[in-house]
Amino acid sequence: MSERIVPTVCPFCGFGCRLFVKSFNGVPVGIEYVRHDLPPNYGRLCPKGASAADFLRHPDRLTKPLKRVGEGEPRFREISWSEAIREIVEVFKKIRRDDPNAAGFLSSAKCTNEENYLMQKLARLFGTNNVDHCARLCHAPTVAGLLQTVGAGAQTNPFEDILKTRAIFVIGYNPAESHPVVMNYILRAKDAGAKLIVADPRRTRTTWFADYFLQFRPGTDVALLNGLAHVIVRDELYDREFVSKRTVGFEELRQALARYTPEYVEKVTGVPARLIEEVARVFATAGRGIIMWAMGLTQHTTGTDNVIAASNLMLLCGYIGKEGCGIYPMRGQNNVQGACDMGALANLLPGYRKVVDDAKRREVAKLWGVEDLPSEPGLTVVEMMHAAASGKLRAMYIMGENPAVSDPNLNHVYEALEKLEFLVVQDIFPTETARFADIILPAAAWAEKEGSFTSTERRVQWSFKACDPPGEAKPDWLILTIVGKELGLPGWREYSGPEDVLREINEVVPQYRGITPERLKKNLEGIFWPCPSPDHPGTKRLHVERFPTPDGKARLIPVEYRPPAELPDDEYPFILTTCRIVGMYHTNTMTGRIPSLVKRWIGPYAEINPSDAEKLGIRSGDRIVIETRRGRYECVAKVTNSVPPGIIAVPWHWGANVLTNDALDPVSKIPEYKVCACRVVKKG
Ligand SMILES: Nc1nc2c(c(=O)[nH]1)N[C@H]1C(S)=C(S)[C@@H](COP(=O)(O)OP(=O)(O)OC[C@H]3O[C@@H](n4cnc5c(=O)[nH]c(N)nc54)[C@H](O)[C@@H]3O)O[C@H]1N2
Ligand SMILES: Nc1nc2c(c(=O)[nH]1)N[C@H]1C(S)=C(S)[C@@H](COP(=O)(O)OP(=O)(O)OC[C@H]3O[C@@H](n4cnc5c(=O)[nH]c(N)nc54)[C@H](O)[C@@H]3O)O[C@H]1N2
Ligand code: SF4
Ligand SMILES: [Mo]
Repeated sequence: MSERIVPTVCPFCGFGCRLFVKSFNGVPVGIEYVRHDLPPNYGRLCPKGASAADFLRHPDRLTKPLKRVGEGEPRFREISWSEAIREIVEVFKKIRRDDPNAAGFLSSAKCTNEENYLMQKLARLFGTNNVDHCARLCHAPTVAGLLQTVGAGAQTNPFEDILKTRAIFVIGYNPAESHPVVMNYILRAKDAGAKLIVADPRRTRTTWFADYFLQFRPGTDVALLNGLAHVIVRDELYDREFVSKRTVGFEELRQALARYTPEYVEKVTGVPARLIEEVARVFATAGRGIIMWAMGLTQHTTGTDNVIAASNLMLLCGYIGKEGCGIYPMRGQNNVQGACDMGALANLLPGYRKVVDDAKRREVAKLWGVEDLPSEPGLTVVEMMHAAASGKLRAMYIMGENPAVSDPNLNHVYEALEKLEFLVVQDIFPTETARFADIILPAAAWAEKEGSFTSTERRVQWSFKACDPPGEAKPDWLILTIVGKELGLPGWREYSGPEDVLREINEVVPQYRGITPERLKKNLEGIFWPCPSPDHPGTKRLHVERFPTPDGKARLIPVEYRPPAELPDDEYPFILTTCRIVGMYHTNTMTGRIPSLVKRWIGPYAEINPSDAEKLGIRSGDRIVIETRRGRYECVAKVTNSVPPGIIAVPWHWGANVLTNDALDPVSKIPEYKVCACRVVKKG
């Protein structure tokens, strides 16, 4: 009989809480709260982390490889691992011979760094850059925008700096629901005198604590941010020394900002001009300021512009490269930062080397023992679905993603998945996406394997194996190792385990050079990247001396306000926006199987303002139908003042993506989840 308590990293959000999983004879028992001295969460957890162990032994867990039998309504039969691998290898070998770009691979922000590294390596050695993951639906604009302005897309400062700041500007981010432990840091900063400014179209739980609440029209972020910057420049509140020494482009920006007067911005955004003036002054004169953003800023066809406008504001204030300051683009998934670092992106190789950069690409090829790698950027998440629908993409391998719920415009996604000649889904549960699969592979969940995860603050932590996987489920790294070998890919090598893979990452990803398995396993606090050598302590603050741009300076780049792709009209008179709630997580494969959460956070529902509800004869609890040009969605109405008139807000965990728009930001290719036009009717 053996009882063990083992340190892991939470499998839900990107804050990266340490979870101590208790097991008995290899069977998970629950989460223990044992280390109040350990960052980043110091023993605190939100409801999801606290109940994370409860889905591990759920009867729905996939325990054997499955193969589709027959057509139409999917039925599956259990097969052996060797048969499953044989089927996969046969099809993928054929496609590789015909055209490697006819295959697409989705990697997973739920999986470890080692697993993401292997997935993108497999795709590239297979011969395609068609490898991507949910970062594309999330912080792609952050990466695209910040690469242009400050030269790197990562969060610049550690969470501890929140406690040292004087002003926090939260825009398009609702930490009270999406990162509860961050909210705790924010409230402690407020206790110490920091001012909290929140910009959101909805009156969220985060806004309850705001000193200043900028309630504005969805999709008008550029106008709002430019308006604030206008006042800061006009009233000479900007940091002259910082702007002249560390940035270029001030004059062009000043000219472009001229027309964003508070009065004009009030017209576009709905925020009173005097409030814009006051907030600009409070933020710029605070001395130390932080900006935090997430999906409200990024999930727009103007996502990259929004990020650039936010970056301009921070550069004008000189709030980068200092303690108690910084840019906090709050990463969502537990390992979305790591999956990006590992190069699980259609345009970037490990360590953010561009696939189109011949020298950088050949550098990676050489490390992998091949001459070159595919040089054409691959298809992104949404582009893969379009290519599948048009027949250009013939097969997909999806590890730890559930696009049949998480992608926009689901009716189109169903068509695309249906049309694929061959689909492999590797997951821990039989997901909606797996219904379309030809082969389903059972994966081990986070606590049943080991490896490293990188949180939003660039903290890399080792997660230890706490319990056994159910049935024949295998860790993702092991499955990929076998598939790569059986495909006979040139340059593929066998790996003895996650530590072995991490050692290769140490060689290939410069930011991770000093983050060795030995150090990570010894040091439960983790190590911040960049960490250039094994004796380096890791870097908590970025851009302290210079920016990672050719001349070491940041760029101020003018951006103009553009409206969203689809706005309300007579036929579809409301704006539909989608959001998250604290007890549910994404497509609900995991939280939907935790009884304590399911009982407390009940859905599906939509929020509607009392004045709109009255006009439509709708009361709280009524069944309603929401329709867009793409689909219809039935749910329960929740009449509340937290949404302003004209807006319908839907937590998307229960399948609301049948409604959303797949129009893309041209630069980052993120879809516009946060704004589209809809109508609402009471179900008769
Ligand atoms: N409980 C829970 N926590 C999670 C997740 C989860 O599913 N459940 N997911 C994780 C992931 S992957 C991510 S990326 C993060 C996301 O975390 P958040 O970004 O905080 O999540 P959202 O609720 O999607 O969007 C944030 C806010 O954007 C606002 N918004 C809508 N339209 C606009 C607009 O036009 N402009 C602005 N400025 N704001 C707008 C919404 O009203 C909402 O309050 O959460 C992570 N944490
Ligand atoms: N309308 C709307 N849609 C959105 C958003 C929005 O705000 N509004 N947000 C977008 C954002 S920010 C994101 S990040 C995406 C998320 O989109 P997805 O990543 O598709 O959503 P998840 O539900 O997190 O899917 C993760 C899958 O991994 C599986 N899994 C968990 N652990 C493991 C493991 O160890 N191994 C394997 N193989 N599988 C595992 C889970 O069961 C689940 O099926 O959704 C996007 N979709
Ligand atoms: S805040 Fe995020 S990392 Fe922490 S317990 Fe909750 S979901 Fe997990
Ligand atoms: Mo995300």
